[in-house]
Amino acid sequence: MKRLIVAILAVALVAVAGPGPAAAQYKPEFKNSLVVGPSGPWGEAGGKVAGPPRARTQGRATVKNYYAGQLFAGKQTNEFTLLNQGVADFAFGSTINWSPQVKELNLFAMPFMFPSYAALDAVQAGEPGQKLFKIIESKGVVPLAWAENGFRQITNSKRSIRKPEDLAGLKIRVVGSPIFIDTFRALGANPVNMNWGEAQQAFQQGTVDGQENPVVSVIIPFKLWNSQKHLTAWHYAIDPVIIAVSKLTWDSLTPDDREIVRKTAVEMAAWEKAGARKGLEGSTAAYEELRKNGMEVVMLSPAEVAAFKAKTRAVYDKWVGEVGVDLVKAAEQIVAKTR
Ligand code: X2X
Repeated sequence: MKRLIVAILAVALVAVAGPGPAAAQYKPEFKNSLVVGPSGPWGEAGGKVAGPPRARTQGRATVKNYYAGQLFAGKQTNEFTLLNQGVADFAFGSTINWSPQVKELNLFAMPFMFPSYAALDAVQAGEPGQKLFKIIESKGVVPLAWAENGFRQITNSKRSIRKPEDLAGLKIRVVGSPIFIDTFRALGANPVNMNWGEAQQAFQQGTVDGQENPVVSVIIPFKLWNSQKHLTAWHYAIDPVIIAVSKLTWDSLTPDDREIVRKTAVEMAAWEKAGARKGLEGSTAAYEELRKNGMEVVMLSPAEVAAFKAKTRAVYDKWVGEVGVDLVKAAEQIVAKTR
């Protein structure tokens, strides 16, 4: 599988790079933006697409990864704007980070909307997913494929969380989309917006108590067990990653090369999604790894989850209007059928 992907990418990158008159006009370096570092499925997928590109193209093309938010100087909610402007050519971007510019993407952060991966996949493959891609494209960014950060689970340094009251007063770092502030306030916590780079320091220094992120794509690669001793699996929000290209860059490619890039992104997304779900579905290996590293893992029962869902119902209702009634309804119908 790994070798096949490398081979496909090699062909794709050679084709993107040339030879030929059109290829000669390509930028000397395509920049790929990532908020995370090179480890974990999200970062590794970036490495596979853009890593050692000189060798793969015999030196004709350079696709360079800008990890840890280097392109947007750590301010992750700027990533979409940089793609739109062509400052970033590609991105493996979290839908949360793009939500300020594409408010419909808050769909995935609506509390307790998605009960399963199957429901998420069906929504992405269905009309809502297609509509979201059209909206993104209308804003100067060409989405190529759905990859994944994952279901976001809560961690903290203070205590086990089993019921909403356990969150009372805990200072929780959240990403800069206002739906997260609404959700954590509704649960009685004290949410603060912070970029991922600063957040890691804040956890180490203990200036915030907790955070929420997916286990395999973020919590494990960033070894959050060093500061966060308690994790609760509550699946309250899902965070897709979209592999996308700036419209300006896209337009600079030949039609054949566009198809190669699209196909490569689709294959890469499938590989990344599988990696982001490994040890979480049909296995508990990822949770075991957290336990081995000294984290307490609390798996909530459906009844326990229901208590959190009830507390955040008003947030959900408020955000239906922000995301768009038709879009939410279409997604809800698919979720109800897929459950
Ligand atoms: O900042 C986060 O929490 C992260 C890495 O998950 C995102 O980019 C949304």
